[in-house]
Amino acid sequence: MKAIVALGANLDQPQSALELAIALLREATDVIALSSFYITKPVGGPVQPDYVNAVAIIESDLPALELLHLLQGIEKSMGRIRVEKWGPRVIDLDLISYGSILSQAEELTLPHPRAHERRFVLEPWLEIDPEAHLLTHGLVSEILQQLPPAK
Ligand code: A4P
Ligand code: MG
Repeated sequence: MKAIVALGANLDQPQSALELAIALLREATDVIALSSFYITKPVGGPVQPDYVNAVAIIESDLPALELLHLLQGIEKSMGRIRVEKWGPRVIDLDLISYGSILSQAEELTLPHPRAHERRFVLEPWLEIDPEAHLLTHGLVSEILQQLPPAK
């Protein structure tokens, strides 16, 4: 099944952090597409450095929770410490969608509950899939047109 994974980092060397996370992802799964790296202004949280964001499309047979745990394992191995919600981070790997799975569980909500309002997820995703479609929200190209312009 195809999974959309959003990557973000804004501490230390965010570009290297993304590169390492992608290398680790490639060891564990089949990465079939990777967007460019986007430098983005932080959304929410405290005053913090700009982010580097990207989106990968991967192919996986893992059950959804196992895929989430794999992403969390990569975060952990890269030294991510959870301090403050929406605060700065060495690496953040979010599962945006996985096949056609719908889930409202707190541990894993699919599609990701904030993906539809985030340019830093939708723009890189659209770059690697012009037909990208977010379950329950529609075409990514159309969602982006309705979002307020980036600050
Ligand atoms: N969880 C539930 N659903 C999912 C999912 N689909 N993917 C649970 C990943 N995790 C999911 O996440 C908190 C809990 O969400 C986990 O225990 C998991 O079981 P977290 O990564 O521990 O905490 P967090 O990242 O601080 O919170 P959250 O809600 O994931 O934050 P966001 O929404 O990811 O926002 N601005 C820019 N420009 N670029 C960014 O990348 N990122 C954030 C973080 C804020 N502002 C940003 C960026
Ligand atoms: Mg997260």
